[in-house]
Amino acid sequence: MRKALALFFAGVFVIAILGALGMPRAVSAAAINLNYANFPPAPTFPCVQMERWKTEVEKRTNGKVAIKTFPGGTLLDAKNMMDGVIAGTADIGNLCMAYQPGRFIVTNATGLPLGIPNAKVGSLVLWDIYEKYKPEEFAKVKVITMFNTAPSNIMSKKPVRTLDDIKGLPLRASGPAVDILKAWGANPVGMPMPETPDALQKGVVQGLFTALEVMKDFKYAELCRYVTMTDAGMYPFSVVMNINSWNKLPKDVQKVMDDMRVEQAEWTGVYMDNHVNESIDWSKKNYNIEIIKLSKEDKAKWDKLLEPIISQWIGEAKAKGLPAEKIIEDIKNLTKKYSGS
Ligand code: 3IO
Repeated sequence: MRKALALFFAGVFVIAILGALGMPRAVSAAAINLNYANFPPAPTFPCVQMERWKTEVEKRTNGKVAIKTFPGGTLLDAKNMMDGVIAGTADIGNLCMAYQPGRFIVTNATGLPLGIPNAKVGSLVLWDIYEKYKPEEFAKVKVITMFNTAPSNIMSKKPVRTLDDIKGLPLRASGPAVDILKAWGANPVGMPMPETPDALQKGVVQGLFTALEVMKDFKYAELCRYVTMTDAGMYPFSVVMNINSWNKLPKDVQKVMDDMRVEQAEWTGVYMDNHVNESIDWSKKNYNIEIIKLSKEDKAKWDKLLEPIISQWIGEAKAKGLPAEKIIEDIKNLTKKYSGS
């Protein structure tokens, strides 16, 4: 009887141990598990591209790799993304490089007001600039992809029709876009996207300056009933992987990811461009927003005010020993190449 009881408990013990050992594998049947951190809410474009990449990688590796995604800054937030990935807090992270202009000087040049027409072209140009110059700030990570937003426009609570209207107006932006707003006489307030809904709600800012798909995805159309079309500058993004996480991956998995770098950049650009159009239609239909177009003369005047921003960037980049003029020339030539003109 005693022996039977002992056997019974031994059995329970063995089952418990086996269960505990089996636990981590029960979470995912895949051999390789990766965490992917992102800073904005799940429905927004950086997270849409993240889910697309996850799905494709899992499919193309035949389930060998499982990726767990963390939208909304739940694993790493906007400003900690790069350092968090380097430290290994997440295996993969998606960051907006415009939030750290001094850290990503070369790639942020694609965010300057250089007339890149859309996100698809902007993303392909950005990728080529990265590939050509391989900036040293990426030495400690593996770059998974890069992409750009659509050109930036003004969304505001009150109409901005003239330079007088924008004078002193507190508008939210970040990175190179802050300089653009300053050049037009606005009172730019720098902050990452996730802090913007609160700032708009509280009246800390009277509008914002970025790609227009946020009118729908953050419901900014509800508060900002006016859009002034400026099409100036963009926000460059990158997706990076911890270098140890990358080095541990089998060659065939690395190949799947390498083969997706440009494809993902283009996919995201195309998604963004289409989504901007959907967002404008949605905002017109639901909030009757007004789209303000500058006259040709005014547009030329507004654009002219932005020229010193390029020279300023060239001065700063040169001081860092970078071939600044060549980078700007490359961006212009690549823009022509990918615009098909
Ligand atoms: C952006 C960032 C997070 C979610 C949606 C977004 N649409 C455009 C951006 C660009 C950006 O980083 C910004 O802060 O305007």
